[in-house]
Amino acid sequence: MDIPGSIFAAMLTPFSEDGSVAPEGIAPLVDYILSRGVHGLYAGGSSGEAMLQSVEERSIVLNELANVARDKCTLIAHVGAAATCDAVALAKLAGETGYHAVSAVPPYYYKHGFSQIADYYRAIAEASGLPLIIYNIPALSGTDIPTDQLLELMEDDRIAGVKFTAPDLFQFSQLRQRAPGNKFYFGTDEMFLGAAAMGSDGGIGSTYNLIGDVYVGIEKAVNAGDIETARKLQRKSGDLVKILLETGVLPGLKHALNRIGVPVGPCRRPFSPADPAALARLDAWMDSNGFV
Ligand code: MN9
Repeated sequence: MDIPGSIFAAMLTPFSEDGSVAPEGIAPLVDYILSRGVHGLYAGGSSGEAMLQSVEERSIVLNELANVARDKCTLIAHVGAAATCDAVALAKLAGETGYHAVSAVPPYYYKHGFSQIADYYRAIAEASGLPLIIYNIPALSGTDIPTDQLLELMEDDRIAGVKFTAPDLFQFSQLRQRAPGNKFYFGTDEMFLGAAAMGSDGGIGSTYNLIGDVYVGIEKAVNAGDIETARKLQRKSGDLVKILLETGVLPGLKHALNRIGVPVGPCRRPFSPADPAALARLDAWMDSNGFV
């Protein structure tokens, strides 16, 4: 039940210009991400625009990624869905295709109580046979699972940890302290240093698609006690995120990757093309940060 590595890109999903999923774009994207030293891929989550895809499309993406990358790095499949049966179908697929772990946001749209959420997570763990990482991202999922409930969920041995995408470092450190046997990955890229300093098991984020080396470097610097280097790298991440918040994080990242010859296409509607003035600022940042 091991999940090797600690720094995982929340992988984007390549689309064609007509808006269809482009599985042929997965291999080049994986090669680029891994070339920057990242340890693995977290596929089919928010950064992968999974909530804009059918279960069939999500299955195509997970299958293709398994085929290209299973023997190269750690693979985590995000399988969360509004309906437990959809999450279970994807979890089963992940279990059968060589993923190391699954992850899921709480069931979304309807406001379910804790016992329903717990039932959903148990069903996913059961179906995949893999360690399950709860994806806590209250700003997007609409459900903020409180600390005590997260800890209760992790009493189940199959529930391995949490991908924590929120700014609350106090909650993050409480989880860390109170569940020493579980894994806690931080998902707010612009604050990764804070979490690493407080003792995270790693990070999983969208900007890791472009600058994964920055987060590998932050973790390394923190472990070596080199705070100056860690700060310098975190500032680089912060500068990029500042601009991405103006372009839209996913449209901006896709623009950047397309620009360096990693074809990922556009985001799916209702995402819209980014503001040209913001994209020009992103281009300028890239030019002054060693991207050709
Ligand atoms: O969990 C991502 N969160 C969201 C991952 O998509 C809301 C992060 O990687 C952010 O995109 C990143 C930029 O704000 O921190």
